[in-house]
Amino acid sequence: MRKLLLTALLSISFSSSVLAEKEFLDHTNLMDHGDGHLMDMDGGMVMGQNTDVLPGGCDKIAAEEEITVRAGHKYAEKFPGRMFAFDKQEYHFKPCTKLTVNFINDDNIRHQWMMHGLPKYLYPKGMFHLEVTGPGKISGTLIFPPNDKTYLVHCDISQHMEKGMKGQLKIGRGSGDLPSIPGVTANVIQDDYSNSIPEVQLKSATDKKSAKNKQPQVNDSVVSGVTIIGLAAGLLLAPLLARKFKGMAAGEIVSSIFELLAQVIAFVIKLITGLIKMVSSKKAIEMSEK
Ligand SMILES: [Cu+2]
Repeated sequence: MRKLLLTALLSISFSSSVLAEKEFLDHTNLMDHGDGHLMDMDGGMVMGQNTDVLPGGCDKIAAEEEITVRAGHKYAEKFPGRMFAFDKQEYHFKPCTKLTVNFINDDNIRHQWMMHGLPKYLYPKGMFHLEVTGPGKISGTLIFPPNDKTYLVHCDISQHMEKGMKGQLKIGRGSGDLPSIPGVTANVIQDDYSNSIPEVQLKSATDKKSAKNKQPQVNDSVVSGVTIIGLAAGLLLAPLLARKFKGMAAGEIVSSIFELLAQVIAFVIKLITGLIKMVSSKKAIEMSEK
């Protein structure tokens, strides 16, 4: 009994440690690789860090600001069809602002907050970049140039931007709006959640279903109708024909049957040509009216 309890306890503690979420990591102990590139061995990275060099055209640091940006799946819940997002999609700062970004990743995966288009003489590859793998926090600082410009901020992990993790950062008056910023600007490719498509699909599906159900019924009714008419005709004609063929030789009967058939066929052809003429003349009138 004691053994059983022990194994149960052991298995519970093992499974809970396996299922437990990754611990939140504060990435503060980073190694400086030079050129504003800092890293640790736990998936934390800063690129384009600049705490003291003034960009050309800035006489002084105009303002010192600090923001917290959160990244995660849960922030995309308010954007239909999106999977990932930042908690905010738009940022405004004065030119020559020194900005410190505290980047928090709320997911158990890798996320980034990446800016492009900064002056390359100051920021390698024109980039400022924060990255955290798994839940955690990292901080980085940069100084903005003096021009009015709109910068794209995004997560560059494959498909994360396309799935919603992007925003725009405006310096001064900015330089316009970027497309497909969730909740800010219209999507380049608009998702269609209107009822029209599902309704059409539904309708065609039900049409196919009902057609499947109807076809045999229609065929059945046609067959039974033809059968009934044939039977009735046969019943009516049989005594007449019997009277007509009474006392005739076999050859005479056959020839008279052929004669009758020829008459019937001639009548049917006349009827059909008449009908065709009627229909085609009606069509011609309709066409000319149009
Ligand atoms: Cu991401």
